[in-house]
Amino acid sequence: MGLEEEILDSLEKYMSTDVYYEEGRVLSSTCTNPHPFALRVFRRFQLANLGDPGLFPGAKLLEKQALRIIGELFHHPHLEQDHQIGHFVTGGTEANLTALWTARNRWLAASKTRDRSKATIVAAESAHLSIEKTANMLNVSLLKVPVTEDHVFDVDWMMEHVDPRNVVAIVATAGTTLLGAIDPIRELSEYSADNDVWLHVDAAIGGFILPFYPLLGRGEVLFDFQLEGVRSITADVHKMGMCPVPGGTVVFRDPEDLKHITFYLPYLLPEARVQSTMTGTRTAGAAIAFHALYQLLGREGFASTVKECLENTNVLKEQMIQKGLNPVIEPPMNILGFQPVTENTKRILKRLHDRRWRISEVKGILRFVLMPHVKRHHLISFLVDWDECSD
Ligand code: 0PR
Repeated sequence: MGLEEEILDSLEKYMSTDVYYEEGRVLSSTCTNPHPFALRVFRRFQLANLGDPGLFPGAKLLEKQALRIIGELFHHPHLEQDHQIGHFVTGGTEANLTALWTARNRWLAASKTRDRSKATIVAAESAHLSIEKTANMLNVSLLKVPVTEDHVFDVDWMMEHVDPRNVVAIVATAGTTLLGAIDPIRELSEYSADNDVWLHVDAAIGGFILPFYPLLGRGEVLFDFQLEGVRSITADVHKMGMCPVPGGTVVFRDPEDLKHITFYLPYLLPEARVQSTMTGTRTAGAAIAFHALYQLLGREGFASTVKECLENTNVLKEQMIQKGLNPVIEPPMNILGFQPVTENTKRILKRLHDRRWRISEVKGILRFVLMPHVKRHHLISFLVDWDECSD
């Protein structure tokens, strides 16, 4: 065996402890196996660097077009202009950071007399951890708003406790990490528009689910730029966008807002001298993969994947109810939370883990995420295993 083979072999040994999506046993992750065509395109173009459009103008143009596809899905109001409406970034964390960094700088620029020590980001307790990290990095306070009994942002509580003058941004989530709950974005939008407050929507999960609901005969869920207070949206292509990691996006209602995070690098080729992203060097792989995948599948293709995930969610929900577990909320998308998690449930989970099933249990809630890699036959073997692992 040559040295390269030997090294590869030793790496395989480490990697064999990992559980891959295609086994169908990962029920805990909002990521999934990328679509084979997206993977093929990603591999072909992953070396193109979006951080240097002087060298890679083709990749930059494809990124811009891919963002415009997303803009269409999210009813962006100014697509007739030839703007770059946002960025492809590494994932939801960087997308949220980019949006809130922009909002913070705009807030600071809006009035020199503002008391910087009072700058606050407002988000529900159910918001993703990346919001807390962002507030920490931006050195602004984070006001955590309680959730209602439906597990969504309590708007009334916020109105009683917040002075809008100090609010850098409000964060609403369209598909919370734990339950897939959708915050009352319409009400938050009204408040934001009335008070000139930035509303950011974290649709890292829901961004490639909710736009397809009307095609599936489900009622439209308003979460995007149709709501006038919404200024920025995060949506991850490495989640339901079915592209390889790393792939997140952030899009802005008014791309002019990006001036608040624009920096200049005098030493690069002229096209690359302006940057409004946190990272410089970064792969164009996911942007081009998403561009290609959307051409291949279209709205209908994405919708049919969403449909399959939602049907599987429903099947699992009904079966788990029969096993004595109760859904915490009626699932608005492909995430299911159950209670109660008894000692008995914990024993079952441990045994299922030994059979390579990956399921998360958070804050007393048993959580399942039904991503495209989970097929109906996987669910059937899961239910058989559950019964076998029960006393
Ligand atoms: N916003 C929301 C609503 C999210 O759920 C997540 C990630 C993010 C932002 C951050 O996205 P990135 O992880 O892309 O930066 N939610 C997943 C979670 O915390 C992340 C994840 C994905 C964890 C796959 C594990 C895993 O196997 O569950």
